[in-house]
Amino acid sequence: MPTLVPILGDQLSHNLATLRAVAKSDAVILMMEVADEATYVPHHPQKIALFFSAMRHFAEELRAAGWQVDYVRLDDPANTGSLSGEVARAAARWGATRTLAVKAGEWRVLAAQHSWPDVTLLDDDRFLCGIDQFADWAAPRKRLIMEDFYRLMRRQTGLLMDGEQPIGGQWNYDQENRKAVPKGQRFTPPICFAPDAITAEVLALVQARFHNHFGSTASFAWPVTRTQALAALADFIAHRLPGFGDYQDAMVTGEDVLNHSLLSPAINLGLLGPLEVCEAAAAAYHAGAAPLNAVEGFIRQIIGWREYVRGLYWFAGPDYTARNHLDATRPLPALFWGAPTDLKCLSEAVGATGRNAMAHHIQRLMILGNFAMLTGTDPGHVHRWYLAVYADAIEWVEAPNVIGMSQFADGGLMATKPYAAGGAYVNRMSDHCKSCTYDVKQRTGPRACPLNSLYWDFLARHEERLAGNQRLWRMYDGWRRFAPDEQARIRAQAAGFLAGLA
Ligand code: FAD
Ligand code: DLZ
Repeated sequence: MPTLVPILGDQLSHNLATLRAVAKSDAVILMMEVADEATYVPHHPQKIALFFSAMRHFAEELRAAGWQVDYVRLDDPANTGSLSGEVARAAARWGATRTLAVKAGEWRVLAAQHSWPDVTLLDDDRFLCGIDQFADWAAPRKRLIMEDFYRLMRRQTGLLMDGEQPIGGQWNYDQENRKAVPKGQRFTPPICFAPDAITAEVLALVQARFHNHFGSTASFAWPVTRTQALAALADFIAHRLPGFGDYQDAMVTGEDVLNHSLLSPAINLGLLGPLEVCEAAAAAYHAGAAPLNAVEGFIRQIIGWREYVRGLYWFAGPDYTARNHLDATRPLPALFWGAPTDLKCLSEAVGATGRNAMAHHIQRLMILGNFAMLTGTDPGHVHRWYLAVYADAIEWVEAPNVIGMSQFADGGLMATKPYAAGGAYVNRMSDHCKSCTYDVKQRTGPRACPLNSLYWDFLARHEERLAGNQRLWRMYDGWRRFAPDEQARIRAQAAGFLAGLA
């Protein structure tokens, strides 16, 4: 009797723990396209197409390598629509009494896996830091400071290290990575992968079944195989890594990618390993092809932030996504689903999201996340939106970034202060304000940038909770310097905007 080996949509790695643990002759690999996974939040059609196309290509590769693969398509008339339903059906089909799987990347699916027939669950060892190692690091600490964790990962991997010391003498070059983009600067567009026959078939299926979900598939150009993902990595290293650091936090109207890598979907689905990506970047530094601030900044995102949020997700427990430290209750504003907005920064970020199932980090954090937090939007709604709309969104990585970093809904487990900003920040880091209906310099009045009054109103609303935070004293000092009648005008302006938003 064969062992049933289910492989999930984000487990598309040829070195997956289960593939190392079974003999080809004893195993049936099961891959399942199911409606539940496509709709438990209304995923962007491009994200669904990416998962299905990459899964179908991976199944072909496994077959070519001699594995027996049972692939259930979404449009199979007998498809039960759920992972557990399909595991049960396949177990009966193959007479399998034993299941072997790699633990899923989210609490919800992990819980489902425990109901699979006589299941053995293996740790997902495609990360640099195991869940237990992170827990050992985190448990005795009062604060889970990412920078401390990052240094541990630098030492553990040896990346950009000279013995025990960081190459260049500094661990972190972030202060060099906040430049605004000079006017007229253009960026090399990323390599695109035209849909092949498999992707075209998937796109038609997704269009037919999920056309009512937010987002377009017209620009689909994601790498869907490891070979393509390696080409995307090489393209990034050659053309965008050298400038990655300089404009890491910048935003430019009409530029969706700038110098970002666009590698998160390929890494999160398992087409690329985090270490090989970092080693490629480090090799570019050692070859003199990219500067230290760029390479260190890029590597920090992966061995630092990416590993840190994954550890934190499992450390924090399954109720993490329900946290709501600031008691925010507003439903998600319609503009997140594409309703028109006069705020240029928001329309740019939502527009990119709809077109590409992607927005870069600073748009996610300082435009969309900031707006949601300033307006008092329910973090549960915000979390489900992010999980739905981004091609790289899997709960272990999405939830800490949204609940912790962008909404401060975990009360500071992850971030030392809320990432709150008014219009001045957006104006400093982007060119959006120049073509916006609103005037970024004004706090009140019909043309005042709404972010300004919302920012002060947010601080005032949460004064009791937040004023004691040392990192916010300058902001509260600023608020207290306004005369009482100016404070009242600012708060009335914010109330007017919020009433309109409802
Ligand atoms: P680059 O800017 O080129 O960065 C390189 C790589 O570093 C990324 O590919 C990614 O693997 C990693 N990385 C960078 N920042 C982070 C981070 N904060 N956490 C984890 N990994 C990081 N990333 C996801 O992969 N999935 C998500 O669902 C997701 N949701 C986010 C939600 C919010 C509110 C915020 C603020 C950030 C979120 N991020 C998420 C992190 C980051 O925005 C994306 O990883 C990045 O925008 C992906 O684009 P890129 O590959 O071009 O990244
Ligand atoms: C995101 C996603 C989608 C859209 N569809 C599937 C699917 O049909 N089959 C599957 O195995 N996985 C899918 N996924 C990923 C899962 O929803 C989930 O995020 C990961 O397996 C992590 O647990």
